[in-house]
Amino acid sequence: MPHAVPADPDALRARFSEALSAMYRQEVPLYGDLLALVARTNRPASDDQDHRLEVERHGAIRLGTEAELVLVARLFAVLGLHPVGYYDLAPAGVPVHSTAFRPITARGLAISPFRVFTSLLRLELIADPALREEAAAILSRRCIATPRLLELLALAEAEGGLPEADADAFVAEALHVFRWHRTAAVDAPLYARLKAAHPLVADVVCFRGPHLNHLTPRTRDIDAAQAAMREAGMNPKPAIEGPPRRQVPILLRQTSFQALEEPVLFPGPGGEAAGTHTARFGEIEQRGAALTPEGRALYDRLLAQAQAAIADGAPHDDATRRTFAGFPDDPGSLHEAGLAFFRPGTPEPILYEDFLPVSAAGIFRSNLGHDNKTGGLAAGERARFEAALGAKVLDEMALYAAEAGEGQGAAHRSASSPDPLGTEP
Ligand code: OOG
Ligand code: NI
Repeated sequence: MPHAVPADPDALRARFSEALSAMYRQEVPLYGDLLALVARTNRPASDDQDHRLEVERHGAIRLGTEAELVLVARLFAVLGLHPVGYYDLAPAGVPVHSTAFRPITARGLAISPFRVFTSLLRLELIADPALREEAAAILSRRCIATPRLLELLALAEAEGGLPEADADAFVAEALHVFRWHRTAAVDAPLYARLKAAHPLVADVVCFRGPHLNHLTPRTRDIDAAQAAMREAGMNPKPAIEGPPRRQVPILLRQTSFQALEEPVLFPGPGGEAAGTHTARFGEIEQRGAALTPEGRALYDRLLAQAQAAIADGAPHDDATRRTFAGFPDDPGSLHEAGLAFFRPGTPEPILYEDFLPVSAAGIFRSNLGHDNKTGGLAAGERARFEAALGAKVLDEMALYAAEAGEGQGAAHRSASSPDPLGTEP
């Protein structure tokens, strides 16, 4: 029997991210407002050529168990998303470690740049052993995939790709993993105990699935978009995470509207009890040049200096601007000093496609309600995360080096591959 026509993973991802965006706009209407605001600030009123300029660049989920990580890795593989990088959020007081499931080819990024920052809860960081066991038992009973999704995953794996005829069904079933559950899986007292341990623990353990906690469109001018959010009364974070505004943007800048306090129902002996949960928000991002290991080390050093100044009472924007004066800000100097990756033979920087642990921790903390723990936790272990995933995460620096024509990977670059990044500011 001839094999079915396989769906193109990149095209399937474009469909999936569009469906996910529609679902999230319906679930969180303020996110729809944010998308509209970003669309307005991205282009002058007269120019509405590129309707999808602000197409979502990423979303995020938080998982409870190793089995869930393996499951979403299988789902993401069908969508052409691969785990890149390891992020340990524990030093910033957030009990997770994470990777980014993202496209790794220029073609894939051009067709659909959507990716998912995926975190795994580190239950071992709950101090109270009884509570820890209770949480583990709840998570071990939960199944985040529908039976039909499990069938489709098995089919895709057996056939070496999802049959095109099953694409609609796959998108619909995959959406279920990411949807919001208004009724919690635990009663109100247990929710309160888990939240007291850490708000993130409650967010992961107390619901039937790893609801999408935000989506993030691209903005062309994040400072203007942040100002517009404030004007619209959208309650943005007070400061933009990441590097300051520059002539040559580097890495990633992001900000969000603060997570909403949403109504939920807790099951109980006397029926359902009304309560609230705070987890979901909307974010915007602007990306710049990918930095070499040397550039990244300089970034990390300057960021630490800026944070120290802020802790000493300096205003955030002043402190970052002053400190980052020490980071060259023209293509020539960046190239000469070997601080950023460039397309071979051009002064055109390669776009950063990954995340920043300090910024990510800032995003987590400002969206976890008021109980912001800032103390450092025991460091995570990449090896443990990879064992849970059942695979090694890819090295983002090697991907950029290959793109820049350095080393082994360069041999595999296709000279005719479309440039997905040429449209970036
Ligand atoms: C993920 C936070 C990290 C980003 O943009 O850095 C992130 C989360 O809150 O689950 O999405
Ligand atoms: Ni994000």
